[in-house]
Amino acid sequence: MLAETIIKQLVAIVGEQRLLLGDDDLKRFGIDRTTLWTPAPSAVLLPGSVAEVQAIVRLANEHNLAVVPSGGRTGLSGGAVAKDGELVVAMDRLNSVLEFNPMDRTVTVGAGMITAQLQDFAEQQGLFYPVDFASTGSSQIGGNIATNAGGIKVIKYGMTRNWVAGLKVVTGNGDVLELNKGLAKNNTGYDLRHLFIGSEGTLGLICEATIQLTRPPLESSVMVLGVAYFPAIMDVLRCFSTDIDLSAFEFFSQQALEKVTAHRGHPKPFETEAPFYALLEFENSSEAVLEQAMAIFETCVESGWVLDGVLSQSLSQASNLWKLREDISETLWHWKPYKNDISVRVSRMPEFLREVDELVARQYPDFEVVWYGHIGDGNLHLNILKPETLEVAQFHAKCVNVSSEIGQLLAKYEGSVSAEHGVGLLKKDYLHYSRSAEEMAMMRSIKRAFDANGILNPGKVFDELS
Ligand code: 2HG
Ligand code: ZN
Repeated sequence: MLAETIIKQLVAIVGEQRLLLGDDDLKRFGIDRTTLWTPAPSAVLLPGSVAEVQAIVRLANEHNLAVVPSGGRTGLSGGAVAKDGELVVAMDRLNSVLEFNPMDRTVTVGAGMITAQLQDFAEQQGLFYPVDFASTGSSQIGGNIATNAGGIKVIKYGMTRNWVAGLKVVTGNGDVLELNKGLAKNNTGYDLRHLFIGSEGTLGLICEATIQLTRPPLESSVMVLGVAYFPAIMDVLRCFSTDIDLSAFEFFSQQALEKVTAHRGHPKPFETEAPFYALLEFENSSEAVLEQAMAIFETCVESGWVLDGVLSQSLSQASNLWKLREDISETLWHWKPYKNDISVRVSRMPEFLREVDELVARQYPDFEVVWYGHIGDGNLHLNILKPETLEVAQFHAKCVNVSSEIGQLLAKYEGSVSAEHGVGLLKKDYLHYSRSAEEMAMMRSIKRAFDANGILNPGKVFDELS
C-alpha cells in the first residue's frame, strides 16, 4: 500500500487518470507471459513524457520505492513481473513516431510503440524493420530493446541490438542520457547504448529509440522439410546455407506439429510423417536460386536426411507454412510448459544435440517434451509439458532439477542458458552456468553505477547488490 502523500506526489507528476490502483489494472500490468508469480504491484503509472518518467524515478529514489519498467509484457522470463508492491511504469503512451529521416533510413519512436506498428511504418516508407517474431502485435519496441529480442530472422539480420542507432533513457539515478544519437560511426569511448540493450530494465527506463531501417527483401520462398533424425537437421542446414542466403532456418518436432495442427486447424505440410521438420526461407531472387534449392533438396533426400518436403508456390502458402512454426508457443500454453531457451555455437550443435537429447530422455521419461526453435542460430526452445495430474509446484520442482543438469551441459559446451528470452526471474539461478563470477561482479558494479539505490527492477537478472 502506498502512503497517501506519495500517491499525491505521483498524481502531481502524471495526473489522476494516469495512476491506476484498481485490482484488474494491478493484475494486468504486474505480469508478463509467465505463470509462476502472482502480480502485486502497488500502482501502475502511465507517463506521457520523458520528463514525467524522470520525475517518477527521482521520487522513487527519495522514498526508496522499487520500479518495474513495463512494455508489452510478452516476455517469457518474468522480467516485467511486479510481485512485491513495486511501481509499474508502463510506456504505453510514449508510442509515437518522433522523427523519420529518409536519408539515414532511421526512425525515432517512443518506447511504447508496438513492434508491428514500427514494421508497418517502415513498409509505408518503402523500407523494412527486420526483427520479427510471433508477438509483434503486442510487444513494444522498448521491451524488445530491453530484452534484445531475437526471433525468426536472426540468421540473416541479427538481434534487436543490430538495429538500435540511438537511445534516450532515464537511468535508475534519474539522469536522462542520449546515447549514440543515430550515428553510424562513433568511436568515442564506451558505447553505453549497448549496456542498456538487453539490460532488462535494471539500469534505466528506455524512453525513446532511434531505429535503423533497411531495404525490404525480395519476395521470399518457404520450404518445409521432413527430417529423418535429429542430427540430420544440421546436415540440412549446412547444405542449404553453403549455397543459399537463408533468411530463416527453424525447426520443430512431430509433437509440435501434431499440437499446432490439432489446436489451430492448420493443414499439415505433407502426408509423410517425420520426427522433425525444418522450415527454411530465402529470397526468391531468380529461377536459378529456386533450381539450386530443389537440387539441394534432392541431395538431402538421397543422403537419407530428408523424407519429404514442400516449397511454397504463393505468398499465402508461404504464410501458412510459417504458421506451423509461429503458432507453436501460443498453442503450448494450454499445457503450462516449463520453457528452456538455450543456445550453443552452431558448429557445436550436432554434438550438443546428442547429449541434450539423451539427458532429456533420461530425466523426463514420463513428460512430454516438445522441441522447436531457431536451430540455424544454435537456439533450441525445449518446452516440457505439465502432465495434467501433476501440481504446478511439483512439476516446476522437477523441471528445476533438470535445468541444473542442462545448465552444466551448457557450461561444458560454452553455451547460453538464455539465448533470446532474457534472464528475468526465471533464469537467474542458472546465470552462473553462462557467466563467470568475475563477469557477474562487473555486472553488479555496472548496475550500481546507473542505479545506486537499486530501485530499478530489483531481483531481476541477478540478486542484491552485494
Ligand atoms: C518462439 O521462438 C518464441 O516461438 C517462444 O521465442 C518460444 O515459447 C517459447 O518457448
Ligand atoms: Zn524463439
